Amino acid sequence: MTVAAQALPGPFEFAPGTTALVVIDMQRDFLEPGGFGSMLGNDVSLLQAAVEPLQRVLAAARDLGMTVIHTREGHRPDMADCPPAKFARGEFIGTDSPKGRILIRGEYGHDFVDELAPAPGEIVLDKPGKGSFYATDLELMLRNRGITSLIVTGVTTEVCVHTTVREANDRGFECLVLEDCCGSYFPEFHEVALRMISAQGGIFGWVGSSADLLAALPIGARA
Ligand code: TIU
Repeated sequence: MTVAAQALPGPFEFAPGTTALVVIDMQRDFLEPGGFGSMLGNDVSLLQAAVEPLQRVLAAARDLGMTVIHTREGHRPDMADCPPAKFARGEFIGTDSPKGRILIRGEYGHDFVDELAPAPGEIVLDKPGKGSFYATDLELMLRNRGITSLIVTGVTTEVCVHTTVREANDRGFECLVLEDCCGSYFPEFHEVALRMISAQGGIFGWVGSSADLLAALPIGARA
């Protein structure tokens, strides 16, 4: 079954059976006060708008039995996988916060927000960098499942979402980014980052909305 969702620069055609929904870094450390995002000086409430549409898309993906992958940015407790150059620009990585050590695996703040907790059987991918392919087994898992297309969501649009889409595009995966299921601490970066993806005939991929995706899917889980 192939479906076509309205998008820019044109319809995004995909088969749900060979498509994965990728939910990037919807972690407390980015979305809730007191975590990595707020320690960087950001207004973390700006990311909340993505949660509700993402819940609808997640429900639809589950109805269809699509592959769902949830990523988390963070590091081992001993921080052996945290590059000194990254730590130098975020020296609070690994320090204590009300939600545990910042961006450290196993800590409460590093985990997903409650509204978007993974369901049993969904893939949780821990990554040390901004891109989801760097130093992870994501590509191997996608190839093993015959996945050729990705629906990409999460935070932040211009950082981890963009890096992941660029990595995926270079590896030959077709990416649809859902604009209302992404978010940034900088609304202008969000807008421009999305435009960069679909410009030049879709230089990195496609950009659409959750409503247009859900309207294209043959399910009862539409918004
Ligand atoms: N997940 C992700 O985007 N990591 C970041 O550090 N984002 C910022 O916007 N800082």
